[in-house]
Amino acid sequence: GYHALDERTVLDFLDGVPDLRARLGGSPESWAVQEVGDGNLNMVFLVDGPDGSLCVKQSLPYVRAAGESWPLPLDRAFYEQAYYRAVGPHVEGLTPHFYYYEPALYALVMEKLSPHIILRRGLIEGRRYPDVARHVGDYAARACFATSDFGLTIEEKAELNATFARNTSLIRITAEVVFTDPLSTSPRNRWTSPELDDLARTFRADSALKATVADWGWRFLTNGEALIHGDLHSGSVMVTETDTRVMDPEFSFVGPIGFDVGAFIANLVMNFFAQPGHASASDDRRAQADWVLDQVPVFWDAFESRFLSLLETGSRGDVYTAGLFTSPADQQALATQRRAILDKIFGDAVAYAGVKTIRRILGFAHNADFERITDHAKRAPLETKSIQLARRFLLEPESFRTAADIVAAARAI
Ligand code: SR1
Ligand code: MG
Repeated sequence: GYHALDERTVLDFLDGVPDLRARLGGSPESWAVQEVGDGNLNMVFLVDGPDGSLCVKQSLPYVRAAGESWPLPLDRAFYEQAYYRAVGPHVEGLTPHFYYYEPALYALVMEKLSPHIILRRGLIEGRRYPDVARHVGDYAARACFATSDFGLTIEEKAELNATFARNTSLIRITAEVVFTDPLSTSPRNRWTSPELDDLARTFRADSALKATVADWGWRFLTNGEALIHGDLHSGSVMVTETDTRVMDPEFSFVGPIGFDVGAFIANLVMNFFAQPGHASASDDRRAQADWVLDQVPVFWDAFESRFLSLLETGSRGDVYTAGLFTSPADQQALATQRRAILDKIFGDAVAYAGVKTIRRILGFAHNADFERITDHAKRAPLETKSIQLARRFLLEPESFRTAADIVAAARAI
């Protein structure tokens, strides 16, 4: 039966699985354990033995960041491991190694990543990761392509859809805390800069903005293009200077590809705006901010080039089938259509980036990029710049046709 693990019982669990015990080596008395979960939902244990290390992630029956007053079904761990199984073979080296799933405990056991840190933390500390944007762009393209109608047959896609459509508790969380709460008077909303009171009121009274966000919420639920990660922010990526791993796919379901792409763009742009708040006497952060923003086109270009090349060489599904396109004119029309597919994903990503930014500033779950700026008088103007650009992403889509347009607009604010 299910019980929430603690630093003692997690060792009993690992000791009871021969393969995991062998990975750690020795016996439980020689294992060191630490609970390190700092996300909104789960418990995370890191365990070190004489021969190796493991990471155990377990669902709690409630939202950890809110406590037992916000109950949440345990099954998110099932969808997380199902995503790793579905996507892992297509993104070799870009996720943690997945070792074991214990259904009774809703617990996954994975590789402990070391010396990796969370990308968001690294960016806040002023560090640079030369390959991360390219790696995550490549990851999103490979993962989404392989699980889309381009990469799967009708039957395979239906199977995927049948499994992940049941991830309803986390799909509901996104529908509520991302698309609904932030522009309403939900008691779950909070903002930590009192200077934002007027802005929150103005946003709640902005009919065009609310209708647009609601429409993107509808598209989020109905545009089943691929198995998406569902929460691809900079806290879902662990890095070293040279290595990148995408983790935490518990929000995965068959949805719009632009939701993943937009999430990563939004988090780069928010970190760009937050950089001056992390400046010190010896480190004004202007160069770091520029570097972070420049990762937006690096990320998009990597996504686009990989997705286009997979469209050209990796299609095995039941859409745009090769037999349809035989003449040079057909090939020309096909190339135009492929361009339109990428433009559609980019347009979606810009809008979802807008939605994901607004929720991080006015909604329940905030991000450390802004929250670590302790002086709210310093923080509020940076949050305001970020959320004003987010509003433009949603209401002026014609101004954002390329990643360079995003960079230029962010710099101009
Ligand atoms: C109630 S959970 C809020 C957020 O935490 C996760 O990181 C997701 O972003 C979710 O929306
Ligand atoms: Mg997460």
